[in-house]
Amino acid sequence: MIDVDDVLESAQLKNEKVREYVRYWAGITDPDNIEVVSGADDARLIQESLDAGEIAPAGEGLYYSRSYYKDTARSEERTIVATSNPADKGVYNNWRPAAEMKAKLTGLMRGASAGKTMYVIPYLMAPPGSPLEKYAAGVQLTDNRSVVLHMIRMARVNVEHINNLEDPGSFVRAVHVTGDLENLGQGTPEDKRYFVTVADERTILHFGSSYGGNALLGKIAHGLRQSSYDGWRSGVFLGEQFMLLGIVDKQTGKRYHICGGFPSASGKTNLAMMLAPDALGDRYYVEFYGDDIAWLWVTEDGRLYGMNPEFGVFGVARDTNETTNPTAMDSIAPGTRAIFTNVAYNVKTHEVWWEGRTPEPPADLDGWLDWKGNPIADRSAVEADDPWAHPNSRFTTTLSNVPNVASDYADAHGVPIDAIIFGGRTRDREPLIRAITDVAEGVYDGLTLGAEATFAAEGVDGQLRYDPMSMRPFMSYPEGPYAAHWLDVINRAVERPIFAHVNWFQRDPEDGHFLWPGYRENLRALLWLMQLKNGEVAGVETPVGILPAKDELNLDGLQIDPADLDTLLTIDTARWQQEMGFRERHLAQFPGLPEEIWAAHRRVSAALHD
Ligand code: GTP
Ligand code: SPV
Ligand code: MN
Repeated sequence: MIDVDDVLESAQLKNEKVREYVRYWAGITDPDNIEVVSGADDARLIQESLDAGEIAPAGEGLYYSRSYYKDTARSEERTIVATSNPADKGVYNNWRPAAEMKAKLTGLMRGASAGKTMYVIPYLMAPPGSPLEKYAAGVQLTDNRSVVLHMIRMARVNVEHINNLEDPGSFVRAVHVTGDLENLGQGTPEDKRYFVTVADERTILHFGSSYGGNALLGKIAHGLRQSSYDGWRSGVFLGEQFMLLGIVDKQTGKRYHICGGFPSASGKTNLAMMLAPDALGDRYYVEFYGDDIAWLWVTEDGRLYGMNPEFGVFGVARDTNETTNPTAMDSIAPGTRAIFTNVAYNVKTHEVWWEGRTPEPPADLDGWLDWKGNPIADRSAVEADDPWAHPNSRFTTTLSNVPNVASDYADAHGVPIDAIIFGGRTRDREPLIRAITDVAEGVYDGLTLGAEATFAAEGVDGQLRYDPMSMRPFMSYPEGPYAAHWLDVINRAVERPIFAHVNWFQRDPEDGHFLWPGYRENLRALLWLMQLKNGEVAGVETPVGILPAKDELNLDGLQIDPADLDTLLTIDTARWQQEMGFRERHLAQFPGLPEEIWAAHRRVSAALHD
């Protein structure tokens, strides 16, 4: 028998409510050992994981990890939001009764950590001192050391974050049990995995994975699902799957902050980390704040503020290279202590590789294993073209490793938000950028974000679907109240942000090439948006927003086919009229949608038919 109190006492864990929680769950999961961790334990835990063969060296101060081959992405089907109030059921939150889910998960977790160590991870999803700090404290329990290594990179981990809570019981209880990954029936009718957020009890119970959003509970279970629920219930803030960046105009000294939602694997990390194109680099500088989550609130002086609650980046590896994202490459350079997951690995040279890292895979196959751990050299003819890395393979690194991280990224006050943008992978219809000045129309635009789904979730890749505000997989309460809460928070701001819809993914219908070069060049669209907000350009009014006039977009140093540019800056009215019918059906699913949203929909529809 472990003396839980002894362990917690010697780890300086003083909060009696936390102790009670650890004792309770240790009694259920029945681990052999308990260990309280903090960020300072990283070097020791890395060494233990290397010694145990759970991770492998990938260069100086770099590490490689592989998850079970049926456990490589979020499972949307197995993810549930539970509460005790049936009125919390929405279209996307997969609502179930709290009592039923707690009983189910307790059953699955009972005795399931036997023979293992239970790590106690006290964390904070906010910079210390943040006005939203009271929603940010949590304690994850996990029986998986790799999960600990990832959590240390993705969240601020230290007992001091939970020892002196104003309300000692106000931490999120986040219990993770890995389960027997080889016998969980992933993706079959007998699937045993359950990823449950009991939102009205601020309790997260995840069973049956050691991967990403299924297992790093501070990140999206707390940082998005729980936080958006808390933000709504308190009326205080929004918790969204948003990137957050700053643009510095060195000529005028002005600074802008833009946040925005793009569905999973649709460009948030790339956008937030971008460097200005070379031709614009003398004047503009882009600062990185966050790539996946932003919490937004309005201060007493009436400004919308935003902050990134995370401490690190869990970024898509595919197509990350010196050209597409040089800052990401720097953030995973030797010495950064980055961890690569499910990429290809060379057991002899300790190199890693993924599709798009270089145009061609390494020519010498000696030592190379694919993401499942199978030697590439032994592949049969049918397997020859299989990807080396899993499409959702990722790198994990801390924010401070990103070379263009903003100097004030950890500032407790957050930053004032000038613009909110939405975008996704849309192969037609959506122009490069359309600006929206009306708040209800901006919120309406977010709610009708339609895009191709990606490999970041199991089994949905390529499907066209609506993904409101890019929150579909993370929605915790019904869509009607969600829209109302959005309007309420944004309208509280005296100085309103401008909205915009962007699309870097429009394609040529004939040969499929991307019409817009994307990546660093995306800054050009954002600069136009800031000029529009400042009244320096007028743009062209269309039924779906204001588009840049062709001569307003700064194209210095950019080669682009004039015909492609024409398509990027025009509206296909017939295609949009058809879209309005789809939107009508999409919105009709949501009871209680505010009248302002329907009014915005009718205004856009009417304008398209004029
Ligand atoms: P999550 O972490 O899953 O929430 O995703 P994310 O939105 O941060 O996605 P990320 O920025 O990692 O982008 C994923 C994929 O989109 C990568 O394969 C990128 O190479 C590709 N991508 C990003 N920006 C662009 C762009 O401007 N143009 C094109 N064509 N592809 C892009
Ligand atoms: C996403 O899927 O949107 C991610 C990665 O950002 S995960 O943390 O796995 O959710
Ligand atoms: Mn994400």
